[in-house]
Amino acid sequence: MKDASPANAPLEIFLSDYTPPAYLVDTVELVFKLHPTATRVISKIAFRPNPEAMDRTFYLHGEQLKLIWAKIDGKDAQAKVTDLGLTAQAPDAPFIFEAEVEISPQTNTALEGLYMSNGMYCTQCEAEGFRKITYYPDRPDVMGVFTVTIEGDEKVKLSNGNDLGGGKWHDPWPKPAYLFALVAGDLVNHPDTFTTMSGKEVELNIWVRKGDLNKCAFGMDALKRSMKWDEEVYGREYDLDLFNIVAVDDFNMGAMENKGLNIFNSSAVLASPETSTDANFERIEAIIAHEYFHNWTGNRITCRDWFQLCLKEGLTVYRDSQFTADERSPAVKRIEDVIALRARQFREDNGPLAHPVRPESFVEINNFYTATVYEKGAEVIGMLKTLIGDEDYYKGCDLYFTRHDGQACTIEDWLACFEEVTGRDLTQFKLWYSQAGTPRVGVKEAWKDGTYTLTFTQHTPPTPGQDTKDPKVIPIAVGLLNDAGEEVHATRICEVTDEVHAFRFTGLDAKPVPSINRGFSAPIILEQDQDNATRAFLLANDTDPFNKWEAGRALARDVMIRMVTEDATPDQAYLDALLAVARDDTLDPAFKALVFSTPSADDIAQALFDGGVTPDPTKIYHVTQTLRQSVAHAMQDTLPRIYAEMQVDGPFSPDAEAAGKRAWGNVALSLLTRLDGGAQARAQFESADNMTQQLSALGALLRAEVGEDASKAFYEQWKDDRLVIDKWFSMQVTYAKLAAAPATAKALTNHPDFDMTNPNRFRAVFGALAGNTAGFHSPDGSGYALLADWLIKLDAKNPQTAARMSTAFETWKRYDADRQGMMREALERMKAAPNLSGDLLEMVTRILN
Ligand code: 0A1
Ligand code: ZN
Repeated sequence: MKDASPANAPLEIFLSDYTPPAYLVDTVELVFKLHPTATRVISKIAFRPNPEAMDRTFYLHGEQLKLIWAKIDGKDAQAKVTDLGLTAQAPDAPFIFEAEVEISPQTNTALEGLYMSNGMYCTQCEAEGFRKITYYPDRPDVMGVFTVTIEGDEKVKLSNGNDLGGGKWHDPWPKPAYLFALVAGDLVNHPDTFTTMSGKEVELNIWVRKGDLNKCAFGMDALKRSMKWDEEVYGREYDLDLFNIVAVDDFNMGAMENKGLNIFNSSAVLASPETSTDANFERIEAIIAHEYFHNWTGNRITCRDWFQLCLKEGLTVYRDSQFTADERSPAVKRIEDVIALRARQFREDNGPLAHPVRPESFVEINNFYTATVYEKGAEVIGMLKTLIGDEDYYKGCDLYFTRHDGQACTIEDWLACFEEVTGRDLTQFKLWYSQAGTPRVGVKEAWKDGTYTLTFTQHTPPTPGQDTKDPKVIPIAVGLLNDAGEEVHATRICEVTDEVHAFRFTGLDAKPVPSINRGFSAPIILEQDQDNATRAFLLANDTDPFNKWEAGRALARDVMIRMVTEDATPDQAYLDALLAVARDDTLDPAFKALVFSTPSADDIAQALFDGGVTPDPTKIYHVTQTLRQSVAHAMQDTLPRIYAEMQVDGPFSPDAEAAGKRAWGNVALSLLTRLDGGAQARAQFESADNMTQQLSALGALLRAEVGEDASKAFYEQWKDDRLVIDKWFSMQVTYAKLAAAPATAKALTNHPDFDMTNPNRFRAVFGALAGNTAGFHSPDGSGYALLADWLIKLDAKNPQTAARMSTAFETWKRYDADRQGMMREALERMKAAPNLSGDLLEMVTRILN
């Protein structure tokens, strides 16, 4: 463990090496004397020996700290200090440790620990940032009651818990250091209140810079809805008198659930109709809910060690997706989640960075805030609920909340609650936590004498460090339809537990059409022989909205793959099926928009690779354009009507229904732009009174390469709004054609508004480059070289964000020898860069292996 001793701290940390902390903490008193380059932190910590410890080494983590003095029980601690921490002789009885350290928030560009963002002090302590604030046992299983005093001229000074006045705060709930937070600056608040189910009034605030006060109302409303939902669905009540949210411009992630003081990337909380798209509103609502839900799943019950990260993250993502489904449309949310899961988690699970939902070792924990831990972690919770049923699921959760309140727990603790409630052995289910890789599930059908049999086979390909896998328990929801499209069998959960596992459906009049893995009940790759006629049938008839969409997606994928591999022309059956969807007035517009979104270039590249074909991103680009052009032509008589019908009158509302109409209307607009040279899009761009309409129009114009004037006008209109200008940067790279993408990204880095130290701005340019598959993979290698150059530059300032963005290279082995060679070269160049951070080094090393 990192905790053993700094001198021989191994690089790689293993779950199996966990040992309990030597000392536990009762109380922590911190005084901050704020100064941009010389903040003093004075700490007084009450320690006591841990009866469960295996040794008595007194070791505190501490990095980039200048120690002024340290005392144990009032006497010089005679501390030995290294780059990673401090050791001292400590009594085998309770004692008080005190210290004063100096830190420099202004020069902290890593945005971890105490740092400054636009003149405001703020903190980010998860996972191991507290050790950059003061010496402390910075591990989640050490929990203390914090009292904090903030001294400085700042108008607003905030920390966790309850406000004692005069910059003094007290948090009555014991917490690990990663949930500590401090904010100080010239802030204003958007206040409100919430009355909990037991009648307690909670003061709520969203703190922002003055100019952003008009962007808080939606976030506040989302917070109140989240608080109510958690009471109604999980019976969880808020537990302090105050709940603060702060918006910060420079932040590595979306947001952070610090107890009573959530800190948000301003992009994840600030919203207004003029500046935020419908997608932004939905994301903000989900992140507010996510952070709020952590109060129980994460804060009241936390993780014993960072290997258990999915305990809080998988569960909290699952809870926030339930919330969004309830607040909006369950079908649309499920489809959106699966699109995202395939794009990020399947991609990760099928490449060199694949790791279990609960990893067994890591070098840098910040590199494990991944789609696997978060999104696959949430899928695992969803499967558990499917397997045991809703009632036992909520009973198990209740047991977990009562039994483990105030503790730092493991996945074993979590699963034991469900074993106890159900009497079911979850040993095989637990493999979902320990085995990496996406299971491939094959299915064959047989029909005889009124009995229909589905035989499933399962296989999970090798992943780094795991050559062979045991069969998992896979809950596959199956429905059966007759030729008329009617359900002939209630949806049944087939629990596939063996490598080969058959299920019989009896008493049928005729051979049915199966609808398999309804609702995407398991995160698998389903390999079924399904012809396009069956897909079109299911797209038209399936009563399960997810599989209805999935059938359309499979059809589109097949059409695109044949266009790539056989130079086929766009399939008429596909175009007819789309037309039928467009004309079906019973369907939700948001659903139609999703049916019309074709698989991404990255999806097609992976599908080709899986089928033994080396993908050519340039060709995929052309195929995508040809297909969309054909869709536009096939729909030309219908598009103006759809467009007109989807215009939403009256004041803007971000609700799901209005957003769905805009989404479908903008699909029509983007297709129309392929036919009318941009006339309609230009009109919409000019008349738009909200960002969804304005940005959709701009996108359509840029794609048609007629958006230059609109883009200039957009910049002039929004140049004072950082979040909108992020969109402006990103749009240009997203819609740059082929090799123009790297060149555009490069030119944008010279723009006066480009600021590499702001993660949102950096991602706006380089995230968009990585997401522009044909551009990033330009045959001349300019995309790779540019990204490598900038990741090396960014790494020197912000290793965490640089490391996260290096995943752009994780698919390198899919491509042809030339591209592979150039990507390898880019990766090797990063690896060899002088003073590379451990974060980025771990990532490039894993990607190269
Ligand atoms: N726990 C937060 C995400 C988060 C993780 C790490 C961070 O810095 C390294 C910041 C935020 C969440 O799940 O929302
Ligand atoms: Zn989280």
